[in-house]
Amino acid sequence: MEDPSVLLHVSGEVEQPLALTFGDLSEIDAAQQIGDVSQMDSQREGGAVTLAGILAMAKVRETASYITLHASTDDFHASIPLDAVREHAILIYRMAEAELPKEMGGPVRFYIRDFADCHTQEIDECANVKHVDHIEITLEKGHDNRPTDEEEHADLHRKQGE
Ligand SMILES: Nc1nc2c(c(=O)[nH]1)N[C@H]1C(S)=C(S)[C@@H](COP(=O)(O)O)O[C@H]1N2
Ligand SMILES: [Mo]
Repeated sequence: MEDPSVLLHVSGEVEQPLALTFGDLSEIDAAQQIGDVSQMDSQREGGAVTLAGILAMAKVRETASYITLHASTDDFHASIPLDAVREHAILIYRMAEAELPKEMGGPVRFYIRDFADCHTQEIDECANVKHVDHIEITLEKGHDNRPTDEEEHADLHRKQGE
């Protein structure tokens, strides 16, 4: 049986697939930790680790070109060009000493600050996937079910509000 304390899997075009618990995320090198996300974006709270730090641990292959963020809890997936986010994206995973609450997108939330408006470009606000449990690195674009028009987008937000 899979260890229930594992929050995040990293697989695909990597030399070292990962299965990370809250403890593992907390123990990542201090240079890759962002203690207070609100310092970089006043809309957001919590503590994070850089995507670059995770990719270095997983020894991502040079051939990798897409990153797919899977949230199995609510079946939401986004697949975006890796180069566009590898240096800027973070994974928010904590509130003080505890896991990031579900209401805030926890236990792990992918976050990019400089996103485009929803469904306008590959890197849009919708790509800020909440409840990410699997990061898959691939050669080509992977599964992506973000809304493609305003109506689908409105439906999704309505569902999330329920
Ligand atoms: N797992 C999951 N992540 C998701 C979504 C979702 O429905 N499920 N919606 C996306 C959309 S469309 C937007 S605009 C942002 C909204 O983030 P917020 O609720 O923190 O403002 O989350 C994105 N991440
Ligand atoms: Mo969105």
